[in-house]
Amino acid sequence: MPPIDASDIYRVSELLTNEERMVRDAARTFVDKELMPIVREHWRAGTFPIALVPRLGELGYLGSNLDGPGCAGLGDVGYGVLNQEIERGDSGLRSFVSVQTSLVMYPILTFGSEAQIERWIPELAAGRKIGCFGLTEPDYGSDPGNMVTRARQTDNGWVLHGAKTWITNASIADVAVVWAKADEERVRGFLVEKGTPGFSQREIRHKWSLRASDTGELLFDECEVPADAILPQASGLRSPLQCLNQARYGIAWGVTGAALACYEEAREYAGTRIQFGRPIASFQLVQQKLAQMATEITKSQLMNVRLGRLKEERRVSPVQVSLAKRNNVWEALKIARKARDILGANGITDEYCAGRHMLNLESVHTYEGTHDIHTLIIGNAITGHEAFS
Ligand code: TGC
Ligand code: FAD
Repeated sequence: MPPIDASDIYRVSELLTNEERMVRDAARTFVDKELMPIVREHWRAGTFPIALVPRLGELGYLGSNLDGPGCAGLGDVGYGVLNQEIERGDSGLRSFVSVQTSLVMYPILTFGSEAQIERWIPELAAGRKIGCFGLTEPDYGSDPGNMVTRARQTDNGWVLHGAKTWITNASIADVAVVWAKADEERVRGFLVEKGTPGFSQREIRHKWSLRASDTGELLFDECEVPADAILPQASGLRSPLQCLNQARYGIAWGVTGAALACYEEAREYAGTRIQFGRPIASFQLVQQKLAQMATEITKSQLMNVRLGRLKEERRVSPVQVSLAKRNNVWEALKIARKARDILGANGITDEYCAGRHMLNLESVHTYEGTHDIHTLIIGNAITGHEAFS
């Protein structure tokens, strides 16, 4: 019998193409060499490793599965393994890649004009410009359809008024994709540039989750933007939700990387930590925890590849994405907590990665549709009864 790979028990790697395996290995090397040596310092300081952004661009990691100028042209599974390897390092850097790719470049490419595409996509792909996506508001998170940010049309363009909060990249963004209600209460999308009068960007400090990621607020005080700031093809809540499908897909893969990092750390630790004269890995209760982690990781790995192939064939539906986001984040969070437990007291220090991943995953559980919202999306799809309100 061939020996098993404890991190890939079902040989899911064999379901990847050579190119996808190369992407995975290159991203793993990048994370090990360029993110891991600095991630703890950024986590402690509560700062985003912004110096890595041009490097992400150089490596072709921004907008990599999109079809646009300067985009690498990876398939969706290639993009998935990339997210997995980046989040193996930290959910913060994966959040950056998700937002730039799925929530900024994707809407510009899907709903933007030729001029908007030409102006922004090459710069965003190269990591010379940073974007953010403003949908959530202080009083409307799970229920963005009731947003109160307004866009009023004038002779010269539009005037935006309102506030967005909990926005990844808010304080460092050169351009914000902003969703606001315009005529007849219809949701429209706008590109708002840093420095526009009436537009301010503020960081939210003192988070205990995603500390190595920039999160903040976007404030619009009678902010005038030109007529060509509107994304011409975006209309209705359907448009921002279409972007969320892309980002949720990347999250399903990413969190599997965070789970792998925690599991591998706990497995190695259990093999060397001696109690009662034996490695703790030799105790049945510890093995039960590790076996459960390995089982859930295997299920997530298989789900991701199947979901990715469906997406590549353009046969993926939002509910399939919700199912993977909901399951994989939930299981990754449980795995991080179990890993922290196996590490004993050492697990509460940042010398080990489990505690950092565990705290990061609390945000991932909430953003991009909370666990409960995805439960209701699946519930609606399988029963035909909508239970949101
Ligand atoms: P509802 O009436 O169901 O839908 C309105 C219109 O949208 C269509 N639709 C979708 N279209 C594409 N993809 C989807 N996933 C879609 N879901 C719905 C729907 O068919 C309808 O179209 P039309 O043409 O008939 O108008 O809308 P609702 O108001 O009842 O809300 C539904 C609900 C709760 C599922 C939705 O609003 C939701 O998903 N809420 C969660 C909000 C959320 O996920 N926010 C995320 C903000 S961004 C973020 O968190 C980034 S984190 C970034 C990082 O990685 O750092
Ligand atoms: P609420 O909607 O108030 O939910 C609170 C609780 O009530 C949750 O448990 C929820 O599941 C539950 N609940 C709500 N409605 C129902 C219901 N109908 N039935 C049952 N339970 C319900 N947003 C952006 O637009 N762009 C970003 O880049 C972005 N980045 C983020 C980064 C971080 C670190 C975080 C934490 C959030 C980010 N968000 C972003 C916001 C995120 O999408 C919202 O936090 C999320 O959608 C939930 O909204 P809320 O926090 O207002 O919670």
